[in-house]
Amino acid sequence: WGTDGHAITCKIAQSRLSDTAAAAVKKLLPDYAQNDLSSVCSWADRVKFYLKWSSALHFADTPPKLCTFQYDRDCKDLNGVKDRCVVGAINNYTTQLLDYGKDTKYNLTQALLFLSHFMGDVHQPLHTGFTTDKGGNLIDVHWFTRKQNLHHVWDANIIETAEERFYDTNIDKYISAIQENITKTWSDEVAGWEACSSNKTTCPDIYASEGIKAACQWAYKDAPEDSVLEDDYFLSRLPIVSLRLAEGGVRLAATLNRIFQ
Ligand code: DCM
Ligand code: DCM
Ligand code: DCM
Ligand code: ZN
Ligand code: ZN
Repeated sequence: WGTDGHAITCKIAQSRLSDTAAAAVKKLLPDYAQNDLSSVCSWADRVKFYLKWSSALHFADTPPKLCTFQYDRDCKDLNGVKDRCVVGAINNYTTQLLDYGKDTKYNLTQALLFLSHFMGDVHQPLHTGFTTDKGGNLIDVHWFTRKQNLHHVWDANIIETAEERFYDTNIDKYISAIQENITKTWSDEVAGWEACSSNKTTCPDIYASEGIKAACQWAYKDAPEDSVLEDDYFLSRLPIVSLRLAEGGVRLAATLNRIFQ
């Protein structure tokens, strides 16, 4: 996601933290964040240019057309490096944060900022897109009249167009609308989003598997090279974007609540 997508997931997440998790997050956040997780939710994007090893941790590309994610195939030993994808990164930073309150070799402030960012990214369907088109980056389209690539449409354009058209260009109004959906439209599903198999602290394999399925069903569908994407595409995909932002926020909170319980 772009800065708005990340700010949205982190705002939703911080509003759902238990008292214990909220206190730990407050302690770990840098002072300049003023206890606002969303203000540093895009930190991982600003540092990838000099922390070069981190740039591969924002996504988990999958083989074309299969529409499945498999850790051993898509993350485990990529180019001879272990866990080099967003799913591995979520597992690793979750494990680091479990050291909270102990003597640790890890920088837990960085671990919190990375985990909060990558939990958003794993929910962007094209961050689990195909290796062959770099998650849609190599697919040139038009977003209404503007030249764009399909990855950027999903990172930013759908969200920005929605904010302009429906929410007075006000991100807080869009966040409120998603929060209302969480408590009403999706209320029966939230416990399922939060759940994690066999006492695990976080379940990013599930989040990535859903992601590539959504990429095949919604992002790639009817969006080939040189297509013009306008109202038909925008209005049918916006509910998917809102759902993925909601799931990312709910699961970041659930993961942090399990880490710091
Ligand atoms: N890595 C990490 N935290 C660090 C350093 C590295 O999570 N402080 C991850 C990024 C790569 C893997 O470890 O997935 C190997 O990194 P490197 O390229 O530095 O060997
Ligand atoms: N950071 C950290 N430990 C440090 C320095 C920085 O964990 N010694 C993290 C927390 C800060 C971020 O990195 O939010 C640095 O942010 P910036 O690049 O905006 O200074
Ligand atoms: N990206 C991706 N898959 C790739 C390469 C990049 O999902 N194989 C993502 C990471 C960024 C965006 O696409 O969100 C743009 O990448 P970059 O800044 O590396 O061009
Ligand atoms: Zn992206
Ligand atoms: Zn990212």
